[in-house]
Amino acid sequence: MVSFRLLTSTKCRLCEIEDLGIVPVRPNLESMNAQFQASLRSDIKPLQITQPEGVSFAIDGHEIRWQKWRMRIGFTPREGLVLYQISYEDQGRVRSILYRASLAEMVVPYGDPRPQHYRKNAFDVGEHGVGMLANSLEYGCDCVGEIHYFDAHLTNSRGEVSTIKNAVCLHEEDFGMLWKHTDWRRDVPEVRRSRRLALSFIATVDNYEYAFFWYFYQDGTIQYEVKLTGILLAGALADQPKYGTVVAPQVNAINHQHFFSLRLDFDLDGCENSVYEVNTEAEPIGAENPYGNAFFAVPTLLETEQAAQRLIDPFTARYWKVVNPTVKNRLGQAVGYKIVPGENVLPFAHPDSPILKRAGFMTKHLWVTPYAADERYSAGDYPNQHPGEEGLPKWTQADRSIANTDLVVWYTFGHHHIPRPEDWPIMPTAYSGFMLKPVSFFDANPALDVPPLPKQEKRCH
Ligand SMILES: [Cu+2]
Repeated sequence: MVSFRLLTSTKCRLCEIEDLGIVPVRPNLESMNAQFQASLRSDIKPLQITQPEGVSFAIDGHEIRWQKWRMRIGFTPREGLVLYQISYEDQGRVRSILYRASLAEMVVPYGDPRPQHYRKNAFDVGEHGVGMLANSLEYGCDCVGEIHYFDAHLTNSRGEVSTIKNAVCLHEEDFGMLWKHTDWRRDVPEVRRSRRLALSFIATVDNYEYAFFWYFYQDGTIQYEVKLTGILLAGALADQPKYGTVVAPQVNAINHQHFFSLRLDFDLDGCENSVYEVNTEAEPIGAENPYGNAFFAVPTLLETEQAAQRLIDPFTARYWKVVNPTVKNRLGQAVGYKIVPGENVLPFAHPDSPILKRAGFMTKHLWVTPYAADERYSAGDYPNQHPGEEGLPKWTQADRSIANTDLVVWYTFGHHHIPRPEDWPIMPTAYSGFMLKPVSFFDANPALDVPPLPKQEKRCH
């Protein structure tokens, strides 16, 4: 195989061909398709999920109601699924949490410096448009149970309406244990089973599949999870790879990372919101702490955009808490929701590299901005048509106040991918994301009113 690069001038004249040598063709052709497997497992018995009385959610146009949750859904060519007006009914009051939640940008920087690979830095949102690339789940969906689908209506390159049938999947899932305690004196267990509402769509972006899931739980938790699968970006192997892994004979899969930037337009019980960073500290041993066991949480108000550019720190159990200081729970505490990081990482690209300049949002896990209608995309409106530093790095240079105001929280999370042979010829799904959990938002556990299962359905968790 000859690797070459065509360089053309603006007049579409061929200027140069770079011949980068001959690489042997790989000897094996592994396949993911069932008909090409030597044998298939024969010891899997049916596991059926049925909802004989139908679903527990209700749909009115674009509004979804499920138990105490309320939300509206939208879909854009660039961001895919967008959720609006997410709220929770609490003691007869519908309380707003998020006004709008969207995947604002996504980039996949590859880590091989060679001429074939150094340009591989796909902006899957700002360049490809994950909404445009959404799968029609008419032809197969990985969800089971009673499913409701929503179509996505987009425009094509000629300005015509283009519909993706069954682009968004809505369904309920059993999710194990919600809470439990056994009164050991009486040997009486009290247990509730958890259920979650899942809203998702799946985009095929060239070689990769991304499934984007929002989950809503009965205890007020919101989870965002990306499921990554599909086919690794690989090349024929010329020598032992330093920047990748041999995943099959003569196949080199290249090291890379996936960064996701979520735009979370909070409206927590209204517009006047603030953000605190909370770190846990150990009390020094001494008169106050004679046994050396004490530790405590330290909240710090993030007052301006520059102060709110933060990184995760698992060693201080760091989290960020959005609060409404004007609304209190029954204990007099400001109502809040915290961002609970999941797996995360920083980019390995150099600060002077083109990709780090274009996707500056990758350099911080948290950004907070005051709401501005034209600040929608983390790497700017056109991530591949500017020299860099657009979007969050540029807007936040103004260092605007973000205290007690209508604010937008931007959370970045990265999935680090050093390929494995087990990722070939198709990757088992990897999971990456974060949670939003209520902190002082409610007066107590909001899932106390979930009824126990009927007796005949009682089972082991
Ligand atoms: Cu990957």
